[in-house]
Amino acid sequence: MNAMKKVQHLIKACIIALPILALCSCQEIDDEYTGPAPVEVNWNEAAASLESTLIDTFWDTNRHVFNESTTSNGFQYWPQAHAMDIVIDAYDRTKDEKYVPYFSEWYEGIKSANGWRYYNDYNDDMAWIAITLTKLYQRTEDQKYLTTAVELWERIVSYWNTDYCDGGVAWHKDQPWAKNACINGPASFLSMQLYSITKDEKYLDWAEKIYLWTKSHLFNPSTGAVYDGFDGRKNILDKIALTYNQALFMASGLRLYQAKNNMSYLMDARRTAVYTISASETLDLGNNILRHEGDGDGALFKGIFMRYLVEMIEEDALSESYRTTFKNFMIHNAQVAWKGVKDNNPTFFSPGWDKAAGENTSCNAQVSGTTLIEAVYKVTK
Ligand code: 7K2
Repeated sequence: MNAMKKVQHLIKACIIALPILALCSCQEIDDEYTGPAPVEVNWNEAAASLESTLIDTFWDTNRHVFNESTTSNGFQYWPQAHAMDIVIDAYDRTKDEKYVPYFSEWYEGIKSANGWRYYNDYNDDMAWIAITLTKLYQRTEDQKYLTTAVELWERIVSYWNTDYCDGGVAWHKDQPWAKNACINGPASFLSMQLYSITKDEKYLDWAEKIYLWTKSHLFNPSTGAVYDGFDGRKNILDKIALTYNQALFMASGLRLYQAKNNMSYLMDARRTAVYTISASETLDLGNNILRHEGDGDGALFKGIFMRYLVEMIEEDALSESYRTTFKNFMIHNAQVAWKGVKDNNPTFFSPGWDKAAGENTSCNAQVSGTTLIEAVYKVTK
């Protein structure tokens, strides 16, 4: 074969082989996150400074609760759980006993501020508080935390009804028709926490029952979107996908997979995570970060997603490419959010992670951003 023919053969071979090679290389995941090269940040130091900011700014040293904003000492029940989850993060990160007194002070403080009881008309609020109580029990083995978590769990599952939508736990005590993702995800996850602590199968059964109801009524398996809720009175499905709903469906699926070894649960969780980090619905596409979801309760949602994305990143049964994609997405969000606040004094987050707050912010926004930084510390340490 003369030289010219050899070159022609080579070109032909390349024309055939290149597209095949290209297809093979992107077989597993086709939405690999590509963003700017990360800047080195010491996430331990960032988390430590934000922890101080949270406690110094929002912790009410008389009432032993977190105030709702820098300008108001109003009391909101459900953010208490997410703020205390950060104190638990700090305790886990440092093993510093100085955090322990906050646990029991908070336990008494939120009861007093909530009208001398842990019950609440919103079942989701009770579920969040109970999840945090199980985490406190896991760190301290102090029975009171578990006892209250179980009492709340009993109250929550009593609001399961089949009068509307063939099942599901109702979001609010007076609205049996309101079958929202924001209660069913946390209720399933709480059941898994209680199962892992007590090994009582009844909790596992409830976790799976609630999860499967959510999966068949509020989950879109072809996209990974978790719909917000079903109004059984009017037969209206609210299809908005919010990051905290994505988070707890994902986390319950992951925990159920770990307990039952049923691969379909892990695949649901994976799809849910991929949707959250890649859909235009959940993203601020300009910055490729989770979007601003509102100034009130919504400011907290995306921090909750990041907290539970950590568990996905730590799950060995997920392939490396997914775990890396999730981790890179988290690092990118943290880079953007930290860049915004790091040179500010005080380091206040706003509800959108693309910019810092000025002198004032809400506890929800601050907790959300701080949760992100504690999360990124966990996956990069
Ligand atoms: O409609 C529900 C829920 O389905 C939806 O996701 C969000 C969106 O709004 C309400 S839930 C908001 C609650 C969060 N937990 C504490 C409650 O006090 C609060 O109403 O914003």
